[in-house]
Amino acid sequence: MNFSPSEEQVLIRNMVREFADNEIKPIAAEIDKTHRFPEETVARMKDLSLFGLALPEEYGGTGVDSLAAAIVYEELARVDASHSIILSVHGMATKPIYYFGTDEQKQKYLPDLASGKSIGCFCLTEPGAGTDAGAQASRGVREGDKFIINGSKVFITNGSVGGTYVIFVMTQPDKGLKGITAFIVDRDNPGLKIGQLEEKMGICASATAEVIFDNMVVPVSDMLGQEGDGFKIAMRALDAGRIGVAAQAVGIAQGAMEAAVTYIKDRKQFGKPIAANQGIQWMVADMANAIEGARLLTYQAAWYNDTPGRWSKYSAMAKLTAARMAMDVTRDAIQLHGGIGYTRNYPVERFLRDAKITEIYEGTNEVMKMVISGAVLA
Ligand code: COS
Repeated sequence: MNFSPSEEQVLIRNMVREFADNEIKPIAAEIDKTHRFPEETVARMKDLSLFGLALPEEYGGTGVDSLAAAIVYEELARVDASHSIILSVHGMATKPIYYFGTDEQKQKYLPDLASGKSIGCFCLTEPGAGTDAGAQASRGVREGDKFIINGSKVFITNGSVGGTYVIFVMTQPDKGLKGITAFIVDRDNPGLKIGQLEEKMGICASATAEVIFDNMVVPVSDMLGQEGDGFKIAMRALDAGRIGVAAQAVGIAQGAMEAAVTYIKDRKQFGKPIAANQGIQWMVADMANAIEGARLLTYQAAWYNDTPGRWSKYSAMAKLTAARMAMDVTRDAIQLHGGIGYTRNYPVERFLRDAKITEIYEGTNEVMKMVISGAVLA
């Protein structure tokens, strides 16, 4: 067992940290306040080849391992969680095409996803299919060599800015979970429409939209995997995606702790910096300890993700631990700031709002417990 990061992982961390500090930090408060999708920094993430993280070089990607990808999501979230989720959901849409796509599909879709020319979306959730992801109401009916698809998806990250949509639809309702099928759909398909944009509590700069399928015609050649494989494709993508959310939670907490440390060293009460009080020091110790524990679980899950087998339990453990930890750390980071931490003058209230979603999306804390207990009791 080796806990040292590779030279490549160190280089990537340094590059993304510099980018996030220099280019994202100056706009982070503004894009949060205005709910603006940050086109300019997303373009820079394309320049830095971050959209190709999940893919090998033959498709124009960078071919780094899952741990390096987790480090990228962590470093982005340390400054702004919206950037982190924009990129990790792009990866969650991209990877299934790489794993389950035909050669033709890979040639057709992956190069544009790797360059970021096309942003990926993962369309699973519906109004009636959240935790019960198998309860898909969207329907696909086969007519010869095409499917006619109707239905709608909600809370789709990148939904209004996407180029390539990996969608999950019920094509054989009598087969239950084994009747769900995945498809790849281009943004320019006339049957794909963008509905309402959500106004959210946190991750405000990420575009979260409803995606509607209105008599959408999709050729059988754009079916991903075999008919009926959709649920397993979605679950496998979520196993990987949850590591991205765990990394996001670790980054948010790290950013919040750093902000708090800067503040408590500077803030004086009773004639000395408040950091000189042991009660404050113990809070900092608890924060640092909790962050490091969640980081280790997250890196472990990322490591497992590149090995054969099914590692759902480890990604669920990482996400559950990191998400809860991020809530605790961001709440304490505000506490350490006192009243000013509750205002928008400092970033910690944004970190708290951004942390909350890590307990919900890509599977709630409760779903993580279902996955963990299911594996332990199997
Ligand atoms: N990888 C591969 N296969 C998986 C899998 C995974 N991670 N998880 C489940 N499967 C398979 C099972 O092996 C089973 O296959 P068989 O019938 O061949 O044995 C099948 O899928 C059904 O599994 P299960 O019975 O566990 O499904 P459930 O309907 O009980 O669902 C939960 C389980 C709740 C864990 C699942 O629906 C889930 O993760 N829900 C949350 C969805 C989510 O995260 N939504 C967030 C929005 S997406 S951004």
